Amino acid sequence: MTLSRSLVALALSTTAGFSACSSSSNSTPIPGTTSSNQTSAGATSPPAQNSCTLGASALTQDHGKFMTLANGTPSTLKLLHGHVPRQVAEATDQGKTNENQSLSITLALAPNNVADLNQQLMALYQPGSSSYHQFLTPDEFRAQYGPTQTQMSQVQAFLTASGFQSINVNENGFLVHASATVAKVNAAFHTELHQYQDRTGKTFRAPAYELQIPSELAIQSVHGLHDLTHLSPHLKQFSSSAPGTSKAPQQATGPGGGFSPSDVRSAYNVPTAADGTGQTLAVMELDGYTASDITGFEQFFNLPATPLQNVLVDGTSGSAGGGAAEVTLDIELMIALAPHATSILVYEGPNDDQGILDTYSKIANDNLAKSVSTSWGTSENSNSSSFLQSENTIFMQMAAQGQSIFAAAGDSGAYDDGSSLVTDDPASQPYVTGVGGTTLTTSSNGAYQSETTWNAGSASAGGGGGGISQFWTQPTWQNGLATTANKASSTMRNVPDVSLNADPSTGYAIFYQGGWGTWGGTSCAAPLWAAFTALVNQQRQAVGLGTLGYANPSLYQIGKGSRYTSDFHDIADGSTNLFYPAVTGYDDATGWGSFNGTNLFDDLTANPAPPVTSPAPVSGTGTSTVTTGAPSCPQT
Ligand SMILES: [Ca+2]
Repeated sequence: MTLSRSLVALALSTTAGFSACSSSSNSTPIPGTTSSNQTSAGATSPPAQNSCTLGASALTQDHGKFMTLANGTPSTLKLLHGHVPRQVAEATDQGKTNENQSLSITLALAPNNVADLNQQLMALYQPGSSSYHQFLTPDEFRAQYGPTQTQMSQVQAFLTASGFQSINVNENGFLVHASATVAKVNAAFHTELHQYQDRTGKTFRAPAYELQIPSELAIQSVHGLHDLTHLSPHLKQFSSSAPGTSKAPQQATGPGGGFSPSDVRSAYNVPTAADGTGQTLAVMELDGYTASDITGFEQFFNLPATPLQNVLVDGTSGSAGGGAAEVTLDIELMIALAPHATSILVYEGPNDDQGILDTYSKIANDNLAKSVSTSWGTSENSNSSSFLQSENTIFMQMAAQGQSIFAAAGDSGAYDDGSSLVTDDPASQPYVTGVGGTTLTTSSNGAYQSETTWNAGSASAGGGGGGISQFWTQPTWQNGLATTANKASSTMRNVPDVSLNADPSTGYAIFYQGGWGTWGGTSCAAPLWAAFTALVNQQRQAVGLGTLGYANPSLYQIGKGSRYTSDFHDIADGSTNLFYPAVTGYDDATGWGSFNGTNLFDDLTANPAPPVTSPAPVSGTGTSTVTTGAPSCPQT
């Protein structure tokens, strides 16, 4: 879990949509303040992303310097919570980071008018609303919710006055990059970067204190002060000697017994006429791949050469590294269902917090792909809450623009960090569709036979990710699903939303490094769901409908309705993802289950939409509602 580069990112915000002054679950007290709402590291209460404006009296006890704006007017400061990683509390402080070290930084901006944005997102996905599916362009999103010129000028003036250099703004103004020495970073944000050593001996850099900035600035959060962010791909190759493996790969028709593209179509009843024609898809990747692997996959299965377009973010080389298997299988499984797609865009960025935000932001600002998949994630509790919040802004933009994004829910069952009940980010984000994992059994003719929760016996051996978010409050479309039987939460977001075959023992035939292997993991399930959505969009276009967009409102509407058991395979056999059981209806082991392709396809492409048989769901919580009920901050 180390960051490969030294980067810092800020997120700018306005106060719109935020309740005043609340704390983060992983916050660290600021010297001179006595906040009563601090919670212990790893606490399960939802953190908030707000700042607290402090009176001048607090500043005299601060370890930072009194801030003077460029015009010479002294400014009060406000706290920015969510920047001291949880890991700091469990590590040994080795002292201050070398103050002469240079850091490249990025500032990320939160949306203005957040309450309006939440309302608009609800209307966009509310059947019957006058703005139903009237999606925004990136320019419209920026105009309505992006930072104003005044906000930008204030932030740039602050950075310049603080000694930052190489200041530049990304295309929609939400991310600002800059660089400075550690000494200048410490002074600008009234913190101190320290070196720490964790229990395993690994060292990392992190701020010792939460940040403070002039209260006038619309800065939401700062990223890259720590170097802990490093996402893992959620894939597993079949091995007969792997723990929890009790059988050879299923004898599907692919090389080595893995599922071939036609096997997937047969088992999941995917409509044969839908092939992705006219659709642009995207995968979010933190590594490169070797093009000849993709070609080998296509040629073996007599598939067309689907056009691939690499989009290299932040100077990434695009060469295949240690995570190339992930990139390869993501692309191949998209091709498996959507071989006639116009293009698959392969966005490749650096594996650190700035690189991740920049890559997602690029996908949103390009707005070319309406079906997006990500197989990279890490447990919610290993991220700073400020990072989760900044990701959320981008996923809200995607939803507003009608982009669907599916994320692998993790391969460690209910224990995403290996030991505690925690979910995976970004699968647990409220504007992302989290995809869990199953074990699929087919009959001798390749038809669907049965499905159970993927559970190889331990978190390390593998299991479908799922559980209860510690960070995000429950989106309205999940209301009413918690029961004693499914152990789901009635107040927080439950994950996954859906699932698909992910067990390496019943895995997919993947061509990688010039050879065939059988691969599983929720990494396989997410791109297949995204590709299925591309097929849906192909048909929606044909009948004069817009893209499906953010999928959860539609999926939950069907899940709660009379067509559920025909559109989905409900996994309800009492199997678990090491903790949460698969029971009738929605559950935290498998979500609504896997798609019964043709049936779900027909309902997602019906014009007019099938009648709603239960109260229509609306879109999920955003930045404004996550702070509901948060305690207020002490004023001095
Ligand atoms: Ca179920």
